[in-house]
Amino acid sequence: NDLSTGWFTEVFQNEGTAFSLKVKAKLHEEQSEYQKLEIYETETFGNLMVIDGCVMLTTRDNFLYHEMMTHPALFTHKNPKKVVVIGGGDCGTLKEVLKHPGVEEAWQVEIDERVTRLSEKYFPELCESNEDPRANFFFGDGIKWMADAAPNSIDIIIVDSTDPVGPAEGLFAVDFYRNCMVALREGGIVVQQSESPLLHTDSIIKNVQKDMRDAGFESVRTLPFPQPVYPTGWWSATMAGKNHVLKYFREEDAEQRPFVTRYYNKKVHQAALALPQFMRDILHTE
Ligand code: PUT
Repeated sequence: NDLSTGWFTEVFQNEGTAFSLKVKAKLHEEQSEYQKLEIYETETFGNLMVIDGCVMLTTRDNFLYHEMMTHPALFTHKNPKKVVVIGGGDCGTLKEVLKHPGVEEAWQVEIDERVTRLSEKYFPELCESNEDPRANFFFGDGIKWMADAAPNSIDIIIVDSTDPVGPAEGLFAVDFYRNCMVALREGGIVVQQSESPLLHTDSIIKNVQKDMRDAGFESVRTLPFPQPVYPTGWWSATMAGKNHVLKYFREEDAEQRPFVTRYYNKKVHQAALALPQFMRDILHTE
């Protein structure tokens, strides 16, 4: 990345495209035990976190992703009490989870503690629930954590990972989903961030759905949503239910939610359940 131009650019080599943000300053750079971490101050999107050259989040638009990774699943489950976030070191997903008063215990299982420490400094608004007595933090390998989790002990697992290359690849795998299936209680739900509908429906999304079904989840659904700073500006979350049909959600509770959201609401959730025709054709689903 040549910052002498005043722009940070993430190049999507395979797609022949790129995304740029005008930056004011580089605030931080380090090589952690696991990855290269960078923080920039941008002209119009607030702070920007970059991991190994890929945009992870900005102050301005992360609410879209964090809300859609969280609230559809929590309003689909009938009464989620224990929620585990695998990854999600910036604490944005954890913050959304803790907005639900019925949640009694939430875990964030992040491999790279430095991501959380940098988020505390540069994205403090995402970390404002970290002192909530229901919040628990484990810094270590999420794949191993899930393999060791007690059977029938979790209501919702949210896999808020980086892209499926390198260490995160093992989170997009049938063995991992099998362990999720064991760890979930009846009616439990696993949610996986599943990349761009435009770029990845015929590859990553299709494979995630297949792996989830092969792991024993009967009901699987992908919900698209906007995310301007990710490739194509369009992203997705794929949910799978343990003996739970995901077509319906607690619409009244979503409408009456006792907390503030900026993107999620009942109608947004309904709309996200409607797939574009090309996704229906590829995924052979309604
Ligand atoms: N947490 C999702 C990261 C995706 C970056 N392309």
